Amino acid sequence: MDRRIVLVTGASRGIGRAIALALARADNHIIATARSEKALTALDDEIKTLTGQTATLVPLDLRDFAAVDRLAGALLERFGRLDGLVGNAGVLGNIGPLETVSPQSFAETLDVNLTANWRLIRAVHPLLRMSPAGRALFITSGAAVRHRAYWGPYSASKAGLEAMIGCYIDETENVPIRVNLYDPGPTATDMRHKAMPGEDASTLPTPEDVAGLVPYYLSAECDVHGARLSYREISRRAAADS
Ligand code: NJP
Repeated sequence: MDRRIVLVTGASRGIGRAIALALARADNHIIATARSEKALTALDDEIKTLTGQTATLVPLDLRDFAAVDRLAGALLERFGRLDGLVGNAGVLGNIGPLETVSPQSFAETLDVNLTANWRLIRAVHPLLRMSPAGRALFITSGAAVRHRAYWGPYSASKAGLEAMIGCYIDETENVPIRVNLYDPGPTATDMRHKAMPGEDASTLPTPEDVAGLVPYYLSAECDVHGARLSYREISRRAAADS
């Protein structure tokens, strides 16, 4: 496979789906994962229409950590390397006072937003090392650094993600893998609607808006490493420069 091979988690809808489409348009081969097989098939159809290429679809629950290991084994067998990883899948979990959060929701939020990204790194780091220019981008949130009432599990999961990826950035300093965090900011998706049901979604950036920057950070040409990229900041700077 001459094209770069990029794994996108949470590719069934929202930001992950838009990232998968943007990466496919930029001539990457997409490995798309999420639980919804139907939505992944629809994504594959759209990629075929846009590019004439097919994607590799891997329906899986990221809480099934053994399945993440099996995915890495299958990628090794089929492609022999991985050029890019986009750790995008996430859940909001319960929004409300900490004493009302259910133990199940707290565990799921930490599992999907934090632990699954560690399991992905653990499973695919050797494959990223087999690429001449491995790239990894993890989707974070302002909630990682702004700790507001009622966002406890989600904030803790994203703060943990940023801490863990900070360590991974340090660990990959001297190898050809480049690793960054990306904060899309409020974006019109199902997750945002669940968090802010009264908000007018037409006032927010779309998933396509925030996905537009991603192909560059997954490309071999990009040597940015250790950045916490923010869509809002980048857009603000672009507007000021124009
Ligand atoms: O979320 P949503 P967004 N196993 O709910 C997948 C961050 N962010 O696009 O399994 C596997 O539309 C789910 O697939 P499915 C946010 O924290 C957002 O808004 O089929 N996959 C779906 O594809 C997150 O990290 C905003 O249900 C699982 C995807 O995850 C990322 O952006 C602001 C899974 C979620 O799609 C994408 O969020 C911000 C599991 N167990 C950061 N559970 C914002 N939208 O405003 C979920 O700063 N998925």
